[in-house]
Amino acid sequence: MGKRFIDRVSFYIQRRAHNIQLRDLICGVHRLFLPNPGHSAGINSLHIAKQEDEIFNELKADGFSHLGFVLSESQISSIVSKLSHVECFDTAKASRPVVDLSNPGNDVQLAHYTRNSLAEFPEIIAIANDSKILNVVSKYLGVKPTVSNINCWWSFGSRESAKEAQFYHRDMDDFKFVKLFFYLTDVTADSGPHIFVKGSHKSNKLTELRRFSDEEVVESFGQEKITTLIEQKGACFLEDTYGVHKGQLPLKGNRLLLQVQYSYRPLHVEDYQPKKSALVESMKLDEYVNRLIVTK
Ligand SMILES: O=C(O)CCC(=O)C(=O)O
Repeated sequence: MGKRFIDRVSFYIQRRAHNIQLRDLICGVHRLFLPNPGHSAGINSLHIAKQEDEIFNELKADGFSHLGFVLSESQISSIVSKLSHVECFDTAKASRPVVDLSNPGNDVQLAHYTRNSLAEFPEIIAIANDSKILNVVSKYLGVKPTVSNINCWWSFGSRESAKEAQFYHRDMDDFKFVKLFFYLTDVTADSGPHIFVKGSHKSNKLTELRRFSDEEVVESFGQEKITTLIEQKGACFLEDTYGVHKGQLPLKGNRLLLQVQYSYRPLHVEDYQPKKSALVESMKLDEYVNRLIVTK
């Protein structure tokens, strides 16, 4: 039986395994077969004041840890200015047209940069491999993580209605995974804050694979569990997005967000074409962690 076949079967099983205790049990089985967490040292690309244990404990208890403002002005402006030379695409349309950011058109809700173009940014590879992050994520997953996606996208304001991830949902990408989010623009209450329901990552409420209404979420978890991330650019948070979350539809203004995903295995829905990169050697990257994104 091929590895891809096993990955595919496992992907569809996890999309149907909605009981948190069952998912945890299957995670335990994965830990027997996947590489041990290990320890990362020496890549300090993010300015994270919190200690690893504090971040881990928050992630475990709440499904969420706010890491503060971890990117300097110069890191942000270097990434944003390089992005201005890279094409981004309307992935909601089958033909995936290039989006003209100066005039995206009202029918464009989001515009995504490709993973392979983002993999060419040494800053982004360094961020994804920050040692503190890798150590916390390894402990949380209980295995050596796989960087299974790097994503960066614009969410445009003044659109008619919310679409896709702008409604509350759970991600079901693997049995266990986390996402690291960075705001690259200031995010106000009106410009599409990310919203997470604390504790929902370990709850058996609203576990179906569907979108949830705001009312259902408040009724199931209580308003006090809903955290709305209104923050300036440079803010960063680590989240178990099996927990209920959404990106609020921006009313006005556009939001630029960078995201790194860490999981057990490759995400079955993604087509990986890792880029040959001198960064693997020059930054002494862990080849297993990065294998889907960059290789020697
Ligand atoms: O745009 C957002 O803040 C939400 C993103 C999201 O739902 C996801 O990455 O799973």
